[in-house]
Amino acid sequence: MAKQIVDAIGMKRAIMRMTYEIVERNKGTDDLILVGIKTRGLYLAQRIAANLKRLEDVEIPVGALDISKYRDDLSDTEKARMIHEQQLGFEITDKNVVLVDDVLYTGRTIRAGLDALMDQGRPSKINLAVLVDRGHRELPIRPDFIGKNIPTAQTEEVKVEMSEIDNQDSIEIVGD
Ligand code: 3GP
Ligand code: 5GP
Ligand code: MG
Repeated sequence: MAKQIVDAIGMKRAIMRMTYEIVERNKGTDDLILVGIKTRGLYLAQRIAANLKRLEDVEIPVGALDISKYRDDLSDTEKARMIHEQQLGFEITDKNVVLVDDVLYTGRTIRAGLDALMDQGRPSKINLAVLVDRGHRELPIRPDFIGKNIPTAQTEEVKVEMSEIDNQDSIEIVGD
């Protein structure tokens, strides 16, 4: 059983609102960098960057982070082998980094994302933007910018579709 919570127009509005909030919080776009967690977090970051181009006429760098190598259920030797492989392609030291993901759940992915970022430099600030906060945190992590709060049961799943790979924009709750 699936229930649509957000349609294409709703998603567009939510991402636009997040964009305005990011500009306002950073008091502009100086030193701003977006880093999206693959896969849909990256598309979200790219959409925010496109909004910033339209609103502020600035080109904000967008990096991609694959946090699978930083998961907390891998052994240290596995991690050591895989770490340092990925580079964002630009310097993050002294930048204001906005880490972007589609769904925030336990917070473990973001914890891994922070680790991955710290390996690459020392940002002056890291904020977190998520399209959906579905609750059930297992770590002390909270988002700074939220598209939509969707309270869920542990047994439910939030299905995020983005036209870049899913042919449409939509957020659904898929029930038991
Ligand atoms: P994403 O990479 O675009 O975020 O984890 C692989 C994909 O499975 C994710 O796509 C995510 O959207 C989807 N997914 C759905 N439910 C879950 C879940 O409970 N945990 C994880 N890790 N991914 C989920
Ligand atoms: P966390 O690590 O916070 O538990 O989960 C966050 C990551 O897992 C996100 O990148 C997201 O892709 C994925 N995820 C966890 N739960 C869900 C969910 O209900 N729906 C979707 N689409 N992704 C989820
Ligand atoms: Mg994700």
